[in-house]
Amino acid sequence: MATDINKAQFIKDFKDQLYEDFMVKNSDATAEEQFVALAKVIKNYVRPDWFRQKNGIVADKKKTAYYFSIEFLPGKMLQTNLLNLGIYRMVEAALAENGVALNDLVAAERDMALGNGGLGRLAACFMDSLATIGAPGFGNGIRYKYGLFKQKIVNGYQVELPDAWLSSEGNVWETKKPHSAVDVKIYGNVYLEPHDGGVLKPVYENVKTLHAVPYDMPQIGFQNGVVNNLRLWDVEIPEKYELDYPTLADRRRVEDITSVLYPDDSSREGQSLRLIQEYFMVSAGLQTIVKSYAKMGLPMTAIQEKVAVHINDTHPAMAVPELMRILMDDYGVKWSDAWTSTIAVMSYTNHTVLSEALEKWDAALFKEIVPRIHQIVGEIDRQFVAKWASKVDACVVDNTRIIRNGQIHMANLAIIGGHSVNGVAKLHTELLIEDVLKDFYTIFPEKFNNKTNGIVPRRWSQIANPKLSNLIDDLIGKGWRRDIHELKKLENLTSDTAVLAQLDLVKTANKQRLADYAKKMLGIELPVNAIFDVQVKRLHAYKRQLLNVMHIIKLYQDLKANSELELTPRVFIFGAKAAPGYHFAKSVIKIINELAALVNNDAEIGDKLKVVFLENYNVSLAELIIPAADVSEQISTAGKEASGTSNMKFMMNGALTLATLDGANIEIKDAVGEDNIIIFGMDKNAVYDHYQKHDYNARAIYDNNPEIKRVVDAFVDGTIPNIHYEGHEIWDALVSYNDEYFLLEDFDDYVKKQAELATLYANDKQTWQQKALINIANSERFSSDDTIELYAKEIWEIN
Ligand code: 26Y
Repeated sequence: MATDINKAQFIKDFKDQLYEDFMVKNSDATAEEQFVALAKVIKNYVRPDWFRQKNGIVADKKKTAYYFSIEFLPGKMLQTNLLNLGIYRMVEAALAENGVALNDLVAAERDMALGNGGLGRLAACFMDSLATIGAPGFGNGIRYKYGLFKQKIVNGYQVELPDAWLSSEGNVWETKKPHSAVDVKIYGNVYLEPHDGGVLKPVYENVKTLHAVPYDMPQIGFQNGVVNNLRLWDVEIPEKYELDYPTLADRRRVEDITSVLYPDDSSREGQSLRLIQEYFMVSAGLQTIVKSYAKMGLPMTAIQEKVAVHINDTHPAMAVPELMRILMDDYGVKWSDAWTSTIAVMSYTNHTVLSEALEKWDAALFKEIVPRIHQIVGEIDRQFVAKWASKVDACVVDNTRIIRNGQIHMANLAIIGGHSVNGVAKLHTELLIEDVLKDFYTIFPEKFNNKTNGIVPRRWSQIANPKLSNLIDDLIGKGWRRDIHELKKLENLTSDTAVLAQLDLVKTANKQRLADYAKKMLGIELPVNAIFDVQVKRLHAYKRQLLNVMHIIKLYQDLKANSELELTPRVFIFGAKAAPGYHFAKSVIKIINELAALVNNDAEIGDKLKVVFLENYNVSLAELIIPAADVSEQISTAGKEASGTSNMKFMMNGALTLATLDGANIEIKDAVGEDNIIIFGMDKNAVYDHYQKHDYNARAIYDNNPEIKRVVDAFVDGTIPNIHYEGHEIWDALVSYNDEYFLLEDFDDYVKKQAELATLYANDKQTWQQKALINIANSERFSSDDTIELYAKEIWEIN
C-alpha cells in the first residue's frame, strides 16, 4: 500500500524517477519535470491495486458498472491522487525538505478538460466516488487530443484557442494498452445472409475500419486501496488497414475522430464527425466489455448479471443497438434474448429539458455511417410500435417511437432500450415525468427515478479550501474528512461568536487569494471587505447572466445619480465560456467586459463596485474562485437548469445562495431552511403558467416600469462604451422578442433580494456567518459518494 511508504523511500523513488526520465538531479529539474516524475511515482504506487481491481472483474466474476460518457472533466489530478492515497502531507513535507514546493508542481500540471461543463464534471466526480465507495465502476470515453477550447478575452470579446492539454510527455497518468485494441467498423453496406437453421448473419461490404486503442487512467478511492479504471479511446491506422485510407486527407479525417471535444453546451447542432465519435467510443467500449464477460465462462444471455452500462445523456445511446449487434452477430444470441439482456444492462440519465439539446440524427446520415446499427434501430422501432400500438393512444406511440419524420431520437432509443431513466434533481425528474417525457411515463412508469446530483467533497472542500478545512478540523475533529456527514456537527456551533469570527477570517483570506490572482491577471485591486458576488458557469441565455448584468447597471446608475448613496461595496465576479457558435452568449461576454471597464475606471464609483470577468473558467479556476465567494448566483429561469452542481460547491464553501426555485436550488433550500438561502422570482409553475396562457408581455413591463426601462436602455443609449451591435441584440432579445427567459418579470424581486442581502452583510456580519456555517454544515447532503451509492444500489445493482 502506498500509505506504507515513508519519506526516505519516497524521496529515493522520486529522485530515481527524475534520473530515469530526464537524467537530471532534483536541484536542476524544472517544475514540469518534477511534476512528471512525481506523477509516475504515484502511478507506480497504485499499480498493484489498479491491476488487482481490473483483473478481479473476471477472476471474481464481479458485477461491474461502466459509465459511458462522451465527456470527462477532472481538471488536475495530482492533489486528488495524493490525498486519496493518504500520502499528501508526507509527500509535501518530503519535497519541502528537498527544496521543492508541492504547489509549484501542482501549477505545472495541465487541466484535463475533456468536457464542456456540468455533465462532464459530474462524470469526473462520479469516478472518484465510485472508487471511494469501493464499487467496481469503470469509465469509458474518448481521449481527445484537444480539450474544451481555451478562452482568451481580446478587446472584450471571447477568442477560442485550441487546448493542447497533452504535453510532450502525453498524459502522465495514463497507460496505453495496445494489446487491448479493438476494431470498429463504419460506412459500407450491410446485408443479411441466411445461415444454418435460418439464422441471418450480416455481410459487410466496403467498410472502413477504425482501430481503437485504449488509454487507461487510475481512479483512486479515498484511502481505501481501491483503484478503478477510466478508459479513454484513441484511434490509429495500423498497417493492415492502410488501404482504407490511401490519401493524407483520408488519414486526417480519421485522426479528427479523437481530435477535439464537441465544444458545445446544448446550443448547436451536431455533424457526422460527432456521430462517428459517439459510435467509436460506444463500440470499442462494449466490444471490450463483452469480451471480458465472455472470459467468465457464463452464458451470454446472463450478461446483465455481471454488466451494467450507464448512458450519460444521449451521446452514448448507440450502446443499445451496439450491444444488440455484438450479442447477435458476434455471439449468436437470438433477438429476443439479446433484447431482454440489453434492457437489463442499460440505464440512462437525462441532463436537460432544453429541446435543442435533445439529440436527433438524420436517419439517412445515420444509415450511411452505421448501416448495421441503423438496421437494428429500425427493428427496435418496428417492434416497439407493433407492441404498443394496440395498448396506448396513437399519439403516445408517435411521440415515443425512435424513428420519426426521418430523424432518430436518441433519448427515445435510450429509454426504450434500458430499464432506468433518471433526472438529476427532484424538480427536473418531475418535469421529465410531467412534461418532457410524459408519454414515456404512461408507457414505462417503472423506469423513472430521480438521482439528485452531488459533488465529490474531497476536491471541493479539502483541496479547494485548505483554510476552511483546517478550521473545521479544529472545531469538530478530522472525522469529516472521511465521513462528510460529520459536517452536521457544525450546526451546534452557530451561536459561538468566536467560531463565526474565525469563519470570517478564513473567508477573507480566500478572498485575498482570489484578489491576488485578479491583480495578477487583470491589474485590478479587489477590496476584500466588499461582498464577493459570483456567477461562474457556461454562458447560456437560460442561466441569465444578463439578469446579473442588469442589476449591476442599476447599481451603477443609482450611484451616478447620487454619489452619496449608501451602498455595501460589491465585487461582481464572472467566469463563463460561450459555445463558439452561440452569438448571443458571446455578446453577453462582450457586454460584461465593457461594463467592467466602465465601472472599474470610474473614479466616482471607486471601490463601491468592481466587475471582473476571469477568462478561461475551468476546474482549477473554480477551485480558486468558489472558496472566495460570499454570494452564489444560481438565477436560471425556473424549470430550465436540470440541477446545477456549482450551487453545491459554493454552499460547501460557505457562500449564501441567491437563487430561483430551480434544479437542486430547491433541495439546497430544503437542506438549509428558507432563512439561510435567498430565493426570488417566479417558480416553475408561474413560468409554465405563462407558457400555457401565452400572456407574457415584456414590452408592457418595459413601458410601465421606468427603472427597468432605464436599465434596458443602457444597452443601446451609449451608457456602455465600446459596444456595437451587442447592445441592440440584447435589447431586442429582451423587448422585441419578448424576453424568452423572463428576466424583466424577475428583475424587481431580484433587485429587492440583492438589496436585502447587502444590508445584512453590511450590518450584521455575525448573522451572515451564521448562515454560512449552516450552509457548510448541510452541504453534506450533496456528496456524490451518496449519489453514486444510490445509482449502484437502485440502478446498477452492484455491490
Ligand atoms: C448534444 C449536445 C448539443 C450537447 C452537448 C453538451 C448537449 C448537452 C451537453 C451538456 C449538458 C450539460 O452539461 N448539462 C448539465 O448537466 C449537469 C449535470 O447533470 C446539470 O447539473 C446541469 O444543470 C445541466 O445543465
